[in-house]
Amino acid sequence: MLMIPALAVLALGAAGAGPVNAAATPAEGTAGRALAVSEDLHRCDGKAQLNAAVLTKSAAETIGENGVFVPVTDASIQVTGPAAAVATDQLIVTFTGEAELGGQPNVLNPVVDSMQVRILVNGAPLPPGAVAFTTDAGQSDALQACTTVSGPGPHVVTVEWRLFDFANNSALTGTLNSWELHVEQND
Ligand SMILES: [Ca+2]
Ligand SMILES: [Ca+2]
Ligand SMILES: [Ca+2]
Repeated sequence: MLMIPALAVLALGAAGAGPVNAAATPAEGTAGRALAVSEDLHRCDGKAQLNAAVLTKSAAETIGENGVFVPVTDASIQVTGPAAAVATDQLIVTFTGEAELGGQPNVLNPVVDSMQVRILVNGAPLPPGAVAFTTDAGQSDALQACTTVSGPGPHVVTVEWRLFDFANNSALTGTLNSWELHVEQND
């Protein structure tokens, strides 16, 4: 006779306790790694903030179709990681900028050419890898990435870009200006 009420109490007790890990301190992330192939999910947890570095540049830079990714000039921030070689820090990186893509045959058509941007740490692209930063005639865009770094470093955050000419039928130019690179370093 008491079976059903007892189960109900147990169920209520479990619900009242909340999610098992809700109050747990986030675990320090595993060591950062290069992005070898596209991945759907990338877990990147951190703890308390240690440092926030921000670099802003207003001057415009223009590139053509280089065929490969090239550095965004001056977009580089160096951070010092944890003293112990086995310890890690989390880096959350945001890059924003006003971007224009010129040279598309007709921007009123569905756009297929793109300016692609990626964030790197110590030369390795971070998830989510290169993204289409813009496809058209000018607006502020943003890209964010996260990783963990091991040891004191120095660890260098950089940004690269290239122009992707879909169907190889355009003569593209890309311009970036008023960009900001933000590196948040967390324990
Ligand atoms: Ca094209
Ligand atoms: Ca072309
Ligand atoms: Ca740490």
